[in-house]
Amino acid sequence: MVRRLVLVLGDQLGPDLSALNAADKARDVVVMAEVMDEGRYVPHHPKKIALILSAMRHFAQELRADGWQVAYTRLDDPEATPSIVGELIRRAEEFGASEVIATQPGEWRLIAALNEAPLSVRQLPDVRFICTLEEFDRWAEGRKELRMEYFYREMRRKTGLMMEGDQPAGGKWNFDHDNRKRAQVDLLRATPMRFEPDAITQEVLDLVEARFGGHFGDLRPFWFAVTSDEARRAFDHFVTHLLPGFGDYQDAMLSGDRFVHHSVISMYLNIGLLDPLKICARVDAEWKAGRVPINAAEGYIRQVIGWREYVRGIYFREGPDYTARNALGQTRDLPGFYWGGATRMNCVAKAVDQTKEEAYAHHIQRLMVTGNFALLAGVDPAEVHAWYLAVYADAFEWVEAPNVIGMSQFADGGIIASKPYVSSGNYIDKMSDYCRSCAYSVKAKTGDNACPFNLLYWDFLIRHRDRFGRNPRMGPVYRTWDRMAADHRESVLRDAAHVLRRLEAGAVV
Ligand code: DLZ
Ligand code: SF4
Repeated sequence: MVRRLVLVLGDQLGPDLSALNAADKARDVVVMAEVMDEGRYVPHHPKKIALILSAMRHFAQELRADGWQVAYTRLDDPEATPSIVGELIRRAEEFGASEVIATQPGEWRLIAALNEAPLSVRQLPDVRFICTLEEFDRWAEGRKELRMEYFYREMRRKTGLMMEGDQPAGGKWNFDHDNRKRAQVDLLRATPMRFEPDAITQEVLDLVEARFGGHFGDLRPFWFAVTSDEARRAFDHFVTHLLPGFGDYQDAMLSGDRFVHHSVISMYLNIGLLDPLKICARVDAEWKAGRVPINAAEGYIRQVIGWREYVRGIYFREGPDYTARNALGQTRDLPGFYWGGATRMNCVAKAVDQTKEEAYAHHIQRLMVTGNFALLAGVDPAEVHAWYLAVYADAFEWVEAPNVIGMSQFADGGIIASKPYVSSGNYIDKMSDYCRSCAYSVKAKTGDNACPFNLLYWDFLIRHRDRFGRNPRMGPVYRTWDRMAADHRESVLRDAAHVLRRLEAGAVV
């Protein structure tokens, strides 16, 4: 019988993969390939590359132990070609195969590359999600607005998670209102579980250092889980120690505590080491056992079965041009401080430093600090998108692009967000301790000392008044502006223009 190739990509590292399920262990060959092109089409953070390559090597071992034949290409194999398609062609010749079974990749770029390959590639649906793409389209069809909240309720009904019959547990679908507490540094608070690199990971670290050492981001210390067993332990640790406070402190940011109550398992989930339904079932069980408050359990489950599935549906529904959208026509270059250059804004410096060291920042740091600043400053959303895709260990385009292009930058014109997520420094001050040690004053509304978020907030709203002035949810902020004294408004816009000129000139802001 003719052999077929079974492609397993670096973010498809779970046993319940459609390509593996459709293959025949006795005759087909699994192809896994470490390739330069996947590491450099955006300059991925070295820690992210190391996570993926090490997890790939460990997964290949597990597949072999399970009886699969695996043709594995290491980055330093002298025969290696630089691309996934190049490796498929090479392996097809080696094994006399002409047919490839794949699970559809999470990025249009790679879907197109597989479609255009001079081989017959069958791309099967990715079944590691709760909602199929067809089901999402059925839900979306004919709706004027695709709001996450309504989609989420469908997913609750479908999974039965936190349901009492056909009603939501606790009488409410969403407890987000309770999830906005400020946090204090607590030296006794647990931190995410860390793992010592084994021999396989050590070898990968040396290789990544040699090949991608020039990319933004610290490779060491490397502590991520690289197997599903380790990832499950990391999740257990979160459930026991941190989940109870997850809800309350979900939006809090602290200089001295990078992770607060977050689980830091999104990178494991997104490369296939954890199963979304299983982790949610566990959270549901913890709540039922009375060990976790309802706002924590509901908030966590909503991120996984609601938000995560919803953004994937949007990515595939909107099509390959989604990442090029720029509804607000913003064109500024991404400032150098996103890549570690100097900035006097403490919140941005803290978020970027942490990103550099950990390849991780939590959702409010991403949305309300780095994302908010880029939007206020008028940065080209394509540049913002490429940055997030590169620097975060959990960022794959299906999940990253809707979060950045849609939610954070409003570049899709309001498919995901009903209004732009912008705020002045006041929100950051409320939710963090960053402003206390900032060179700028969050209280100052004008002048050299004024927090740039305060200035650019108004500048953004005035720049885009034609678009947002009639949005009923934004009416009150425009009325606030209109009530301000004319000379104050003039000073705000003049000082904002000064900040923007400094950004353009590459001066330290
Ligand atoms: C992100 C990434 C990197 C850095 N390296 C590889 C690799 O060497 N081999 C591989 O199969 N996958 C890698 N990936 C993940 C792919 O980029 C990912 O599968 C696509 O972007 C689709 O989500
Ligand atoms: Fe950020 Fe402004 Fe606060 Fe400084 S004062 S930390 S720039 S929000």
